[in-house]
Order: sequence, then structure tokens, then C-alpha cells
Amino acid sequence: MTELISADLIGSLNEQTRPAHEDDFGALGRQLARRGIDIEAQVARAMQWSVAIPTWGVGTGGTRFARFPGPGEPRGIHDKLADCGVIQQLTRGTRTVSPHFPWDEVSDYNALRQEAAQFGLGFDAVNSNTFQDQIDQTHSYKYGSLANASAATRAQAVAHNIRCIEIGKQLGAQAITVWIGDGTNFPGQQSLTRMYENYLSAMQDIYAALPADWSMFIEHKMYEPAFYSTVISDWGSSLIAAQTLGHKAKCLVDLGHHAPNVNIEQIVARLIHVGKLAGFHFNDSKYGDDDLDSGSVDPFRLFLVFNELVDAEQRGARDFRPAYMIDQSHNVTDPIESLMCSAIEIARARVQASLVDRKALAEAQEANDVLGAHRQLKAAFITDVSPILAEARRRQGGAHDPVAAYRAAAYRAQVAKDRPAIRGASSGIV
Ligand SMILES: [Mn+2]
Repeated sequence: MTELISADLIGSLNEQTRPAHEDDFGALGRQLARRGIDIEAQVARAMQWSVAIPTWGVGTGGTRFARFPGPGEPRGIHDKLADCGVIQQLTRGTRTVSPHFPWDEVSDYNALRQEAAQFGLGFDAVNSNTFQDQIDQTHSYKYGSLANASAATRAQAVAHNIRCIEIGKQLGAQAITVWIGDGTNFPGQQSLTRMYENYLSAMQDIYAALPADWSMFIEHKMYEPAFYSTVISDWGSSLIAAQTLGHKAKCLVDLGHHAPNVNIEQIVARLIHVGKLAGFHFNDSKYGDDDLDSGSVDPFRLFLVFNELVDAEQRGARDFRPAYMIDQSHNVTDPIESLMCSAIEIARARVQASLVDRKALAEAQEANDVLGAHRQLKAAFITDVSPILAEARRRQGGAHDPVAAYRAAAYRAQVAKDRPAIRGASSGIV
């Protein structure tokens, strides 16, 4: 195993914070015991948790207007894996990476798999890219990919997705996430019906190439890059597609891909009900698809999503095996710091949701005790579970305070010596 951050440094920092941590952990344990909750069971649960890091997330993102590269940016997939390895070493809750093709293309995927394993990482869902043109491609995706009016363009997009599945098999992945930017900017530009039919037909060709133990994650997005209509704009279009394609196809919920104020946890509940919840792309937002850090704006919404997930888990909902990934853009922070904080906030929401007294909640709901039921959720949400998360990290070799350890290790300054500074005013996500 390659040591990216000195284990001695992590150990000495944890030793410095040990008295305060043990004090807090003991106090929380006594508080939870009064509520009938075993803190050790919660630590064990937190230690099992993992959320995937997207390879594109460790690069500085951008907007349509500009991108401001930071020092020591990853030069390619090898640097990205190292950065993801740092996140995993310090947080111990991000054991897989979600690669993106063609951005992460290499000549030897078995070697890439071994390289990732050296950092304690495996591969999660592969992501196809038919929302931009590559230098050597024959047909442009300017007017769409899987839903394009041109059969030749659709076939090219299908072939790319099948190639992603082939790569994913070599990496040990078991799912492909398909998101397309197809849609229109003008009423009348295309037939809303025919675009969806073209999409379904193309997706059937990709679906046919899935190995037996693979899943297809369909990601919907309300708008952008198309602004009048988007082919897979919402969970309804996604669910119809998943039901048309078959049992391997499910609906992926990216928290940012909904209209403002939409009740996302209710969408999650519906998808769980029909056994079609593929998983998540976590991020946070204020206005639209802002791609802000998970839990940074509305941690209560994140908690309410996990409230549905923990409820489904505990009652043994059928076909319930969601995949968890982060998908956010870091424009003004060090991406490693943002991803570590996000991984912690996501894990926090899950532990908090695990504290809900579901029996008391159900009784209050049965009795139409409105505030009684609400107070059950709030009691869990306002519990500071930080000591549980810190203890879960420490027991696995991670840091009490991952950001403090990362800064003390000066990782970014170290890698900046080898990674040349990126200049220029490129824009857009990377
Ligand atoms: Mn996404």
C-alpha cells in the first residue's frame, strides 16, 4: 500500500486531539445510552460506510464564465487516483472512484486497477461522455447523442457506451451511469416524442451489452445544456425509461438536478417503492444545478434523504442497493478539502438518520401527533455525531480531523513541485 500521507503524522495529530475526542465520545455515548442507542453499534455502522469519489471531482471545476486552476492540479488519471487515495487515507469512507471516459482513458486498464488498489481504491460506476465532441470522432453531438435525429450519430454514441462497459469490466466496475445533455433550445426544434423514442431505442442497444451482474444508472437533469426541453429531464422520464429497459436499469438521483424547492426525499421514497432507486450523486445547491459541496447549504435536506434510505434499509425494501457517489464542482476551494468535508457530511447525515427512533416515529404518525413525529426527526438531526465519525476514521487509520491533517502534511505543496501550473482561461467542468 502506497502511503500518501505519513501515518506517523496522522497518529501524532490524533494523539494531540485524543483527550478532547475521548471526552466528547464518552459524553455522546452516555447521551445515546439514555436514548436506548448503543454508540458502538453506530461506530461499527459508520466504519462500513463508503461513498465514491468522481475522478473529475479532484480537478478544479469552473463555470461557463471561467475556471481558476489551483496549484498542483492533477495532470491525468494517475494523479487523480493519488488525490482520491489521500481522501480515502484520511477519511476512510471513500473506498471507490467513479471514472469518466474518455477523460480517464489509458492503454492498460488492468494496470490502472492495480494502481488504484495500491491506494486502497476500487472502481465504482463508469461514466460515459456523449455531451461533448472528442478530437477524433466522426459525428458531432452538437444536436444530441443517443436522441439525435441522425441514426449514425446515435450509433456512435451507443458504441461509446458499450466501450465504457468493456473498460468497466476490466476495472471491476459493475455499473454504467448514462447522462446525456440531449434536448432542445427552441420550441419546434425537434419532436419531443421522437427524441425520447430515439433515446429508448439507443439505450436498448446499450442495455443489451450489459453483463449479467451489471446495472445501468439513468441520470436525469432538468436543464442545461439544453434549456427549452431536455430528453431525460426528470424522474418520470427516467423511470419510464428504466421500466422500459428492464430490471438492470434504475434511476439515479443527482441532488442538484431538480427544480428549486422540489421535495427530493419524496422522489427518493417513490423510487424505493418501485425498486428503481439506482443511487445518488451528492452535492448541494441553492438555486439550480449549483454543484456546491454536499451538506454545505442544506444539511437538513441531506438528512431527510438519508431518513428515507435508512427507513428502507431497516424495513428491508426490495431491490434496495443504492450506489453512493459525490458529484460536485469545486471552483474556489482545494478539491481534496471539499471532497473530504463532503464525504464527512454525507456520512454524518446517514449516522443522524440512523438515530431516528422509528418505533416512536411510527406511533406518533399513527396517532396523527404531528409535532411529536416531527420532533423525532429533529431529535436525530440535531444530535452532534461528530465523535462517532471521528472514532470510525481513527479506528481505520484515518484522521480525527482530515482537513487539519491534510494541511499539516502540505500534500498540495508537495505535488505542486511535480505538477506544472495550468495557465489560461479555460472554462467549463473538467
Ligand atoms: Mn451527476
